[in-house]
Amino acid sequence: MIIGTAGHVDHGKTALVKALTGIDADRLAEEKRRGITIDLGYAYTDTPNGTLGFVDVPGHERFVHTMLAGASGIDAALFVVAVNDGVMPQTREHAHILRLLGIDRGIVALTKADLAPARVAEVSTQMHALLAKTGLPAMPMLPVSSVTGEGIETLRAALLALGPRPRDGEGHPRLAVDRAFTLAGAGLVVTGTLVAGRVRVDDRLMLSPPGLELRVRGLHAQNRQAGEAVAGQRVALNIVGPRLSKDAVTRGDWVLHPDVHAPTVRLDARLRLLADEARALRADAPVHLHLGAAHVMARVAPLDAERLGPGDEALVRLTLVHPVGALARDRLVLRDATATRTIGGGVVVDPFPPRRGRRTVERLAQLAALDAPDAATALRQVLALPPGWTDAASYVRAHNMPPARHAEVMRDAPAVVVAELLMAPGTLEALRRDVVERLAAHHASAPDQPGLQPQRLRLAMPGRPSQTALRAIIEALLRRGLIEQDGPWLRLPTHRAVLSPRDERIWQQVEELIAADRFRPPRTRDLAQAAALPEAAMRAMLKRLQRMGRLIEVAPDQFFLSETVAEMAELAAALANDTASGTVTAAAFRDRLANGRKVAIQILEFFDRAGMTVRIGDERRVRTDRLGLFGVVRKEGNGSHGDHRRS
Ligand SMILES: Nc1nc2c(ncn2[C@@H]2O[C@H](COP(=O)(O)OP(=O)(O)OP(=O)(O)O)[C@@H](O)[C@H]2O)c(=O)[nH]1
Ligand SMILES: [Mg+2]
Repeated sequence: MIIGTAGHVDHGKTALVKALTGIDADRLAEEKRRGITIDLGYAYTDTPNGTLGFVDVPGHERFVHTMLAGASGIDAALFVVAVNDGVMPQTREHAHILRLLGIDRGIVALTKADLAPARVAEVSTQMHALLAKTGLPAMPMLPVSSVTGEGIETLRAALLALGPRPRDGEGHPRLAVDRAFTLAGAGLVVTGTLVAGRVRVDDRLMLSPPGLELRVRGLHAQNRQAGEAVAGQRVALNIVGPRLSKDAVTRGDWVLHPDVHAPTVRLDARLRLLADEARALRADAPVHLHLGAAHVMARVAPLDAERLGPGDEALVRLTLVHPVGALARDRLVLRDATATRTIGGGVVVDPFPPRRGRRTVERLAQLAALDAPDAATALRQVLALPPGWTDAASYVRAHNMPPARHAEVMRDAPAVVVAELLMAPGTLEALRRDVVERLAAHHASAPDQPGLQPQRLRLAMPGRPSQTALRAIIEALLRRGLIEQDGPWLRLPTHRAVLSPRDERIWQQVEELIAADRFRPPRTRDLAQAAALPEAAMRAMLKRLQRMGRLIEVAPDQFFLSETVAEMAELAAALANDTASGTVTAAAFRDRLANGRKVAIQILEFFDRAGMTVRIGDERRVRTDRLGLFGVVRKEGNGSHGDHRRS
């Protein structure tokens, strides 16, 4: 367990930690000279229940940011107030900070009891009132004196009885770094609270936000050498990495698993403004943001309210000046632009929010749904809203879900993975039904068309699933035989494109005309005249016949019968086969088809585009492996032509 001190400057925090542990946490020469704590101090004491760790924080108003870095990782507060002084400004501010950080267990030490024993009852009453007003739970109040030793043993027992707060032992490891130093013989050491997961010697982790890879060479947990540290312990890691040095590490960095390395400059959070704030929070007001051990300037904008008045709670967008490492449910505290007052705080709801559309009705509903205490509940709630899915990678990362936890959350939500999305199982089924229903409706309204292309389908579908998600849905339907695919077209297995009786009559006429001179078919205009149709209508009809697989538009308004294209492909292959070079020339092809140079070249260029012929100067090589494109099947014993001669 880790205990953090809190309380006004000079009220006896460091003296009390020394009385409890024998350790003077004020290490710096300047601290000794000035008699105040400037930086975080650390002390440990052994108890029958293991090692108790202390983080001793400064009380001076100028060092509240340091107090915040220390307090973010603690289990319980040793909340100090000197009886000769009573409740003072930082007594109040630290009370707010404890409340905002969610540290709801602690002991109030009424220090310097030797100096003013008569005031114990009065200061105790003040503190009860302060806790109640702040929204902190009632805490035991014990008079103590670090000078006479009064109450110290009672205090120690009371602290031990508090017990640690629940921690996320199952997540990927995240260590909030509050100190870095080099140790002779060992090298770089970083210390901090392990807020999630486990760390073992030899683990490969990352310094985040810098994104530097590192290996754990050795570790201390609660001040003892260990092979493994677990969430809730204060940990010192001896780390090595190619680009790692003391200067690369800043207080507030994280040492974490690469899967949760995702520095962010935007956070959506639920924020409460303190009731004793004098003014409402302006939109885009600059603030100091404290998260974990980190501290960064940010702007805050209310999302589901126009303004945030004193005591109000709202969803807000925080836009940071520098990236920080943050995940869902991380606590945050805000101080004013001049860093003189704590103004509010809250909890991260979405560490990776979209840049645009932050205030749309849909987005606000999603945020409210995501604002749940556990990952499975948040997921169930958000998947019940439009569009019915969320990005899997960011959700898994935001909620620190290693594979085992991932599986558990998917089961509990419940949810399924569809390509890169998470969806409720019901949504997936509804989307599958939607695809089938849309195809059926399309076939009914356009019986002469082969089906729908996936892109058309996607644009028509509710919420527009991503390309990859739709592909995953389509593939599942194809595997089950519920739909079929012809080239780019999706269709129901029962569907075959058919023509209306009138169109069927036109088709017969067209087919006859084209077949009459199959290597040089009439152009669209001539066909339109012959059938007494407007040219545009004939063109649409011919395109439709192409989609049905009966015609192929080799060049604009130059439609050939499909089987003729296959026949010409076969002829080209045969011609190539009969030459020494294994290639076919436009002249030879024209002579064989007797259709004139222009049309012959149009056909060959069509074959080029289809990848069936490869042009080399004035000649063309035929790729026999592509003959199947037009339905030509090479017959057994037909000799060899094309490609392999040259290979
Ligand atoms: N008489 C008496 N003096 C005390 C007691 N506790 C602390 N002091 C004195 O009060 C002064 C401040 O004590 P610290 O422990 O440094 O106070 P602090 O709360 O750590 O101060 P900051 O860290 O600067 O906020 C020192 O001179 C201590 O000797 C006590 O129980 N009785
Ligand atoms: Mg101190």
